[in-house]
Amino acid sequence: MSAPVFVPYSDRHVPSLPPEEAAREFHAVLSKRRTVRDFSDRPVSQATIEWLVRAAGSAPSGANKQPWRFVAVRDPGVKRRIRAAAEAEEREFYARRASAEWLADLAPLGTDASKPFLEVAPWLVVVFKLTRGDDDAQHYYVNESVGIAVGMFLAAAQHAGLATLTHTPSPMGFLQELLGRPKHEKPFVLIPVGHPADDCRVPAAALVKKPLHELLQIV
Ligand code: IYR
Repeated sequence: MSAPVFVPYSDRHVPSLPPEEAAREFHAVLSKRRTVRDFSDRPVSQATIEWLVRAAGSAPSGANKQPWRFVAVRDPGVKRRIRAAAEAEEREFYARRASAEWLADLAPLGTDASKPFLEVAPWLVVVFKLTRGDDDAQHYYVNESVGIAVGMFLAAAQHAGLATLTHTPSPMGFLQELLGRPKHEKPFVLIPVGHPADDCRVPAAALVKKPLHELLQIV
């Protein structure tokens, strides 16, 4: 084991506003995010997706193992196959797998087994978690790490004025097969990325967020 090397933390982000104002402004940006299911087919550049993935890849992770892989799909044929497989799973989910309570919880969101956004959105970013390294190295806190990276991806997309949806067709095993990923890569979430459709509508129920006093306890 070699001795750790430390370097000065000199390239810090220094906002032009004091922390409270900067935090308020960032909240204003994030609070306008909506999960979108009506996408436009308006293109988004590959470079944009690359910046979003770089932002996600800057996330902290267990022992800095960075246990994620992002597969960005733009090929219409691959999107068509993903849609077909996802809709097959979703038909099963809505008809048989979901409990009555689950279906009741989803009712205000108006979701169903039809997933046109999987073909319409210009990009489908499929996030895989790495249960082990490509070199078979041990990985730690994988779900937590990938969850943080996905949150940063969503925030970066929102900052860029792009819409996202965290889609988790269940089960998601077909993504591993369809995208030819190795066994140590497990599908974590599928994120359509693009611009909202001009006539995009979002469920009113999803606008209701818990008030701060339910989120925060100061001790
Ligand atoms: N995967 C299904 C069902 C679904 C489940 C939850 I939890 C949601 O928050 C939304 C949908 C679907 O995508 O329709």
